Amino acid sequence: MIRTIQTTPFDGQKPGTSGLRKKTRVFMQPHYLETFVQAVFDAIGGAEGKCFVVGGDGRFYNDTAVQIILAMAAAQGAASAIVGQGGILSTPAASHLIRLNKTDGGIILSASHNPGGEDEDFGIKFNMPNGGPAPEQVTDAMYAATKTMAQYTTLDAPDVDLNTIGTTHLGGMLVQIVDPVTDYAALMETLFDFPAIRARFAAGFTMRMDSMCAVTGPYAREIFENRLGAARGTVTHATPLPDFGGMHPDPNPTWAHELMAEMMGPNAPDFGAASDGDGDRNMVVGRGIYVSPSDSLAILAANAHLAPGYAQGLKGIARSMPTSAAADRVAAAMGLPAFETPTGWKFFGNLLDANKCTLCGEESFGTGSDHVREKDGLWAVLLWLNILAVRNQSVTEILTDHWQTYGRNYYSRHDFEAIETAKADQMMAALRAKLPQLTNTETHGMTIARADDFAYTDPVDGSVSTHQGVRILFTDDSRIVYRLSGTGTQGATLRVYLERYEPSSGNLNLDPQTALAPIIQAAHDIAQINANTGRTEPDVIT
Ligand code: VG1
Ligand code: CO
Repeated sequence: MIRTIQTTPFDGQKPGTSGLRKKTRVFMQPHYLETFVQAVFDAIGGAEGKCFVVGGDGRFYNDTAVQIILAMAAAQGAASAIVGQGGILSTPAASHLIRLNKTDGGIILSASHNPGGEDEDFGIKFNMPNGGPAPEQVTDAMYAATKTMAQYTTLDAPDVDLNTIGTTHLGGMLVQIVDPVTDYAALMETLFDFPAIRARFAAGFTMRMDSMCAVTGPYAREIFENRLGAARGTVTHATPLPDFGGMHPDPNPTWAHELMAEMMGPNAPDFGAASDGDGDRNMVVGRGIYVSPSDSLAILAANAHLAPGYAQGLKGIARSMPTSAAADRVAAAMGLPAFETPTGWKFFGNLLDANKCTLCGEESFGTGSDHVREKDGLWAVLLWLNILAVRNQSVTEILTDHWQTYGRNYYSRHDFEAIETAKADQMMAALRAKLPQLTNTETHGMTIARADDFAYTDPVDGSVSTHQGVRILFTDDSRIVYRLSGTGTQGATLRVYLERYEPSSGNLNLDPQTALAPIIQAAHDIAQINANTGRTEPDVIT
């Protein structure tokens, strides 16, 4: 039976960098999730006759949310839904299913790298028929719809059995429960030289993949252990758990400390990797050496042609503005166009759809290509494996060779978490106000060439996005970027991005924090971080 439920709008249902993210208990309030789902359907012109992919990273409330979405879609006339078994789909696998089945989009449940559980975080986002996150015009329309929401419709029906693969009906809607891994793994086999990688594993190559009790466990086991022949136990924390086993599934040196300890220890495997809650992020580590995400993007771009899926070369390389310019140097050397977009994967979609670029990346452990319209953690790990197999060199050798060819963009991000929102806003406002006076001034022996607030004009559709981060650009190409996170659920997080270029003739082996020391001091002085926030040290350094 279709029921219409009266409701009143909730405050603050504004999607951020990647969908709507809140504390799980906020989502568990009566009508909260329903209001947002209704706003999604309203913003895309209704669900009538459409087909959607539905799934999430398995965190607490994932299964309930899937049932709520299916009931609403069925009540509103959706033709069909493709759902990952158990309600599970990694973000890149969901993106692939949307494209493979030419659906009208998908709803992905995840708060990505944020912890999960009843007292932690939950999230939801809508991806378009191209498989990519909804662009700003669409998320703005969703937000507008939430502000006047008075009712939604849903179906009174028993829950769908999400665990049994096959086809069932919910009201008039066809529901297909699919294995979350199969189609994704098949796509990976078309892109990479599986026989070459398998041969390396057979010859004794060792790897550790930390899935952090999040969604990639089943994908990683199938691909690395079953299809590529990596030793059993290569994948650790391989079972997705509703609270990620208490882990913080953010693949960076701070949160993936178990992997880091092993990779820096005496019996380290040849290669290490980790992925995040929803499987779109990756961290890669060599034996005794950490690869920064910005360097990883540049190295993947320089070597992608070694993988069958990219043997014809790249169309272009795109990076988010705060990501280091290491990839730009590769683009320049290869005569490829380079693009600089605001933070968040949604800005890459138009470039990929228009065939302007093939590889995209962000400093926040995100890399991907035109095979889907999301960043893709396991894809990046596989491309690394393919490159390692073909070059038959260690991660250290490949990284060193890269810096000797292109120079090194020393890079670090400092995060100051859970700052009082008013204080963070005040700090950013004061910083923006003084930008015009900064040009040509000196600080810590460096001269500021330009200071601005990054704005982006999409080269495909001409849409403009402003206030995408404050940039302090120095005459020697060093850089400080300040922005506030759009994915947090508690107070504000200030991200300070720091970069300095060292040519190949210089010292390529400094600790980044040492190499960046004067820039770090300048970053504190210019924004008056301590005076504004009371903080002297960042909570997380990547
Ligand atoms: C962060 C990262 C950004 C990334 C986004 C989503 O956003 O900085 O690069 O695209 O998370 O990643 P913010 O606004 O907090 O800086 V994930 O793995 O949620 O999908
Ligand atoms: Co993620």
